Amino acid sequence: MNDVRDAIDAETAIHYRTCPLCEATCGLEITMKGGSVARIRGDRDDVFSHGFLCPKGSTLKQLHEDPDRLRAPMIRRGSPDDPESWEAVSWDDAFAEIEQRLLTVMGEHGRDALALYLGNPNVHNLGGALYNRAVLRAAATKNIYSASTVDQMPKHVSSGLLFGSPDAIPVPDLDRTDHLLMLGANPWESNGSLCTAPDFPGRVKAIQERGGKVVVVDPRRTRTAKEADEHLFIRPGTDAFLLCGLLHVLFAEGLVSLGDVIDHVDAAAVDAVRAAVEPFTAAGVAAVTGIDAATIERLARELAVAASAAVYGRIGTHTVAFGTLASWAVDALNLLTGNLDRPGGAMFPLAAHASKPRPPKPGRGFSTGRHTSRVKGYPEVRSELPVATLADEIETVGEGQVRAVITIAGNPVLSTPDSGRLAAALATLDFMVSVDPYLNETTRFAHVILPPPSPLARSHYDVAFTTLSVRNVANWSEPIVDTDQPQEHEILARLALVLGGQGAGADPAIVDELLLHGALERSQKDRNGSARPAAELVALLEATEPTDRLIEALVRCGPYGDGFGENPDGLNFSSLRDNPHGIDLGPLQPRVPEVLRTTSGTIELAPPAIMEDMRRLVRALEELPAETAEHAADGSPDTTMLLVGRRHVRSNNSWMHNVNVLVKGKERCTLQINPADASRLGLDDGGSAKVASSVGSLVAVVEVTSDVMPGVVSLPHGWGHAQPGTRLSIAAEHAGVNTNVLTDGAVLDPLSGNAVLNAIPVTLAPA
Ligand SMILES: Nc1nc2c(c(=O)[nH]1)N[C@H]1C(S)=C(S)[C@@H](COP(=O)(O)OP(=O)(O)OC[C@H]3O[C@@H](n4cnc5c(=O)[nH]c(N)nc54)[C@H](O)[C@@H]3O)O[C@H]1N2
Ligand SMILES: Nc1nc2c(c(=O)[nH]1)N[C@H]1C(S)=C(S)[C@@H](COP(=O)(O)OP(=O)(O)OC[C@H]3O[C@@H](n4cnc5c(=O)[nH]c(N)nc54)[C@H](O)[C@@H]3O)O[C@H]1N2
Ligand code: SF4
Ligand SMILES: [Mo]
Repeated sequence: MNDVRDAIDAETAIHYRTCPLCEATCGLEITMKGGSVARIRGDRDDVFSHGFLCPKGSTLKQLHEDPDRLRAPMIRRGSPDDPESWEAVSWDDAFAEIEQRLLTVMGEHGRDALALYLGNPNVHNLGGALYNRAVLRAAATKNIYSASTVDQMPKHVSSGLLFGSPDAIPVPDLDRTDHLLMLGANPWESNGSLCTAPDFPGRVKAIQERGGKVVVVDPRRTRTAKEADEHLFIRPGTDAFLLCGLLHVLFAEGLVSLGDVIDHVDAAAVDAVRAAVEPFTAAGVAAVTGIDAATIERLARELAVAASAAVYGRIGTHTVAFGTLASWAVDALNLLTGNLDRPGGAMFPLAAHASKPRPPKPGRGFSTGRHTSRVKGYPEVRSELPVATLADEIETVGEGQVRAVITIAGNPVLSTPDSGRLAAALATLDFMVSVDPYLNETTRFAHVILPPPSPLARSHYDVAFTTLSVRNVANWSEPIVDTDQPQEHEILARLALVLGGQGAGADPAIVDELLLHGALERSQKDRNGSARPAAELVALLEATEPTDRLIEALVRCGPYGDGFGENPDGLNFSSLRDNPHGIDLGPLQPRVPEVLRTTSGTIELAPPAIMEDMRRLVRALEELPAETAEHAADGSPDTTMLLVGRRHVRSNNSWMHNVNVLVKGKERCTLQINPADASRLGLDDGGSAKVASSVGSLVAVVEVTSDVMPGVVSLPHGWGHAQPGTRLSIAAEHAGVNTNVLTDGAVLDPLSGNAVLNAIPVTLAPA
């Protein structure tokens, strides 16, 4: 008996790794017994998350074990509607098929006949984060799309314009701030975004416990709003007006103060902003936003007088028609209240794998529009085109028409606008490849699916989110289960080689070497005389796996690194490996002017593109109140409402609904509506409503709740799993509806090309 127990104990092992599911990067403690996961809980010793965990974290076990998760490449031989169309094949056969068919399409129709779509999980996994650049370069098409244009592209554009680098994103210094103004973010459900802070809720409560104040602006009374000191309903889509109104009050009341960054901002730019926000009087803004003038004035004063304060805006401020203006105005408010780049304000993280800070000097600046989309002429932003126009590019016949698509970790059929139309367009392609672990609403249109292994079978280091983190932290985790599937980086390397013409049989190590040498050469670029040859540094690497070697190279050359021996106390691969709970690199430090890459070398507070787009905002300021009044005056029951989205902590965009423990219980894909609107429109709680927009309609289950403001309805995204030909047995039982059949692909934020996913006009009727 004891022998048996000893044998079981001997097989028990505890591993620590970072959760890859959302931006919070929580540490997990995973107990393995006899080769399978026995338990997952929060790692109490994690230097950043201290044991915090949300309900999704422990479901890595279910994801790993999910029988629907694909383990072998698949080729489709029949209709996308028929799940029996698929045949499991060898990896070599899959790549041979891709080479033959994809190169045929590109040979006949040109490079731009291929479009790529990169989805959200790419930034949560080392393979995508480090190897997609090789795929993109080899593809050499201008048809590059990603989830960024249904998400944070406005932030990249405003950061690019203000600071010269689209990745220089200031994050609210949650742990030290005295005042937090949060707009369009619901971290109690999302756990935060563009602000990596495990246990975001706990960090917000700590602000209150130390006597600070938290204000939430959201058209819904969210869990975050309920915990705040003050919650304000705002008319959807109008945050840019509110933020400009706050700027107006600062100038009008002489409350502007630039703080320590004053020497790095041109005084003329401050005057330009003063002039630009002149029309946004508190009274005018009140009429548009629904927030009264006295409150707007008070909000501005509170921001100005707080010992430290941070303004933070997320999905609700970005995925709207004035997304880039709102994103800019958030940073302008931080700057003009003296809170940019100071503790307790909005600060720039410095990740361990980032480039070493260099002496301040003018940079190359940021621009967009180096090329434009074929059909609608949208400007390229960060080499991407708006995903909202992908269907146009597939449907519109002519030179450069998209005939083939590769999706990598994306589900655009559920996550991008006017997605009914996109699904129909995908069905017409000559060829499609998906790198994805599931046969879902999007990948069912693929001809070949290449499934990467489960997250437990790969190493992890958060390349994306350590650059957005409220503390500087480094944390590397090793794989904890074996797999006979190739790693995702290998899949991507082979795809790159096929696209680059080296062939399906080429050795993926070619790509490994290219990326590694490229990274090391870049790290030595500023060192002129003291630069060391990449080959010399490669010989010193300790890690063995390609992605780990890249991370090792970046970290050793990075701001805290050992510089391959030059700074012996610095980080190297052993320090990453020997610290499974992570390495705390301390609170954020001021980084202006070193972080700036603008051509002037200063913070360009009033960039011409923003000042120009402000005129559109001024026009809307004049038009919107009239529009509102018209509805009221009309007398007939107004059936037009504004649709917004929402997230739930037990869901993750479109792809975790196949985990039973997360989806069981109460229906979550409901249309939330205020009681007054429900009774006016004859809708009952639990009944059905037909929701129609300019591009589509659906029937949703009604949930009557006073948590949503009058005139607004809310549906979550990522649902709508009742589609033929998928292999999602659990999600199919909790199908819900796809809100993105209602969002209009023709309406974009012009500066970023970001889709408008909130404040969608819809009409309602009982179904
Ligand atoms: N209406 C509305 N629409 C929205 C939003 C909204 O708020 N409202 N939010 C938008 C936002 S912020 C985002 S980020 C997008 C997300 O949009 P997408 O990225 O297109 O969608 P996801 O639902 O994240 O789908 C991820 C896909 O990656 C696969 N996957 C999961 N893990 C891995 C992996 O490790 N490797 C690979 N290769 N594949 C993997 C999943 O099976 C799934 O197919 O949706 C956007 N759409
Ligand atoms: N559980 C869970 N966590 C997630 C995700 C998930 O799907 N589920 N997705 C991850 C991803 S990809 C992202 S990008 C982040 C997003 O993280 P968040 O930005 O925190 O996302 P949401 O929870 O959608 O919060 C957006 C809020 O904006 C409000 N809103 C809508 N329109 C407006 C408006 O016009 N103005 C204002 N002020 N508010 C508005 C909505 O009511 C909602 O409460 O979450 C990440 N974390
Ligand atoms: S909050 Fe995010 S990172 Fe933390 S356990 Fe949940 S899904 Fe994972
Ligand atoms: Mo996102």
